[in-house]
Order: sequence, then C-alpha cells, then structure tokens
Amino acid sequence: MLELYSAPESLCSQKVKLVLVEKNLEWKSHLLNLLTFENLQPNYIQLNPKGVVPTLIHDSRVVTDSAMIVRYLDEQFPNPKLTPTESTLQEKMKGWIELQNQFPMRELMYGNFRGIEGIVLRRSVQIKQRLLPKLMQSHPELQAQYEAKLKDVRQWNSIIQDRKKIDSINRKIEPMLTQLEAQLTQTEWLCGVTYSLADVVWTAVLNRLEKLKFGYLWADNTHPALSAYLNRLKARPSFKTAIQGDEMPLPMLLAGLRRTLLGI
Ligand SMILES: N[C@@H](CCC(=O)N[C@@H](CS)C(=O)NCC(=O)O)C(=O)O
Repeated sequence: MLELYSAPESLCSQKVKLVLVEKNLEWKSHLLNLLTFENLQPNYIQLNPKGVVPTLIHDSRVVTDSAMIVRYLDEQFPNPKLTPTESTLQEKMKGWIELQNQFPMRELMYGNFRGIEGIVLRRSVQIKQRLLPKLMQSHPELQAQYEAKLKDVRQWNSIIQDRKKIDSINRKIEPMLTQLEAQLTQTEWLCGVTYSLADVVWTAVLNRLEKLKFGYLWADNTHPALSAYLNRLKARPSFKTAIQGDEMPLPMLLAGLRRTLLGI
C-alpha cells in the first residue's frame, strides 16, 4: 500500500521515515544509490521530475517533497495525529517547517563534510554536472526535467566549491538555534505539549548538524533547552529505527566509491 523511494542517510528521506515509524506504518522500501546517480535515471525522473528522494507512492498516488509527504501521511493516517488541533499551533508548526526548509541544508552538508566523505560528496556533484547533458541527449523526451536539474546542480556546485559562501551559510545556524532555544525554554515540543511534524523535521536536522560537528553550538550549556530537547528526540523509538539504523549498506557504498572516485 505504501512504497517509499529513499536513499540511505538522506536527510529528507529520514524525515519521512520518522513519520512512518511514529505512526507504526509498514512500507515497501526502494533504496536508491545517490552516489551512482540512480536518482537521475529516466525511470525515476518520470516518477520524481526533480530527481530527488524521497518519493512516496500510496495506492498509486505519487507524492514528492518531504514536507508534502509528511503532511500527506498525517492526513491519511491520523493515528497518532502529528498536527496540533488548534489553528494557532498549526500555523506555528508550518512556521517551524518553513524555517527549516528555507535553510540551505544541502549546501551546508556538501560544503562541510570533511575527509573522504566530503571528497566523495563534492565529486558526486561535479559528476552529476557532466552526466546530465549526456542523459539529456539520450532521453530528449525528458529534456525539460534534465535541463532544470542541470541548472540546479550548477548552482549547487558553485556554492559548495566556494568556502566564503559555505562560511556564510554556517554563520546562519546559530541564529536559528537561538530561535529554537527561545521556544524550548517555554514548551516541551516545538508546538506545545505534543510532539508534531515540526519536531520530526528538526530531529533529522539537529542530528545532521551534530554529525557535521556543529554540536558545539549547543554544548556547554549554551543552549540548554535545545540540548535537552535533542536528548528527548533521540530517546524516541522512531529515532533509533529511522535514523540510527539508516547506514548505507556496504555494497551500495562500495559501488558509490567506485563510481565517484574511479569513474566505473
Ligand atoms: N525539497 C526536497 C529536497 C529533496 C532533496 O534534495 N533530496 C536529496 C537527498 S536529502 C537528493 O535527492 N539529492 C540528490 C540530488 O539532488 O541529486 C524534499 O524535501 O524532498
């Protein structure tokens, strides 16, 4: 009934998986390897014209974009409901999700990962830039989609190669955390007394920021409410299933390394 196209360790996929687990739903998983560019293959572009994960299929309805998917799941499967009933809180939830969506997480991740992981990720974007014109040529019926993707990838590539731009993105993290801290000194969850989709989204993001070594921004009691909140998020069973268990399977990783580092 539910099928999810996702990628291991993908932030946007993790948001959707968190919701599926919170709601105790089962789904059929289709794992795509972003490092071998399975997301750019014609059959996937036909499903998701932007060539990104995640994509949800529910009874032959295709839903794309993680923010749309989590909302869709909450409407279709309201038990437990992850949207507050009060309209002011619903607006608040929207605001927290938008704040996160407007933040360039993709550039932040690809620009900040260090070591081999960073090299592989940044190379993968360069390879995409070379691959897309070829795909466009061999699949003229998907020209518009590939052209839009190429434009996006060029911009993405130019940002992650530019240290000044990445530093400027990095400086925007702290003010965002300060907003969260102000809220979390007042309420247990971002929208009051119950866990909501806003908390889902920020679970994935805060965890990723920590992985990128930005955890120092809330360590040492600098943002104590936020730090305690992250511990509460991590204590939920959904965190363990959707995020901790989300490592890239070894054969996929090896295929990705071969493709990005050796070009085969
Ligand atoms: N706004 C989209 C963004 C999706 C997105 O950027 N997904 C990333 C993984 S987290 C992806 O597929 N990247 C591969 C690519 O863009 O080629 C969403 O929230 O679903």
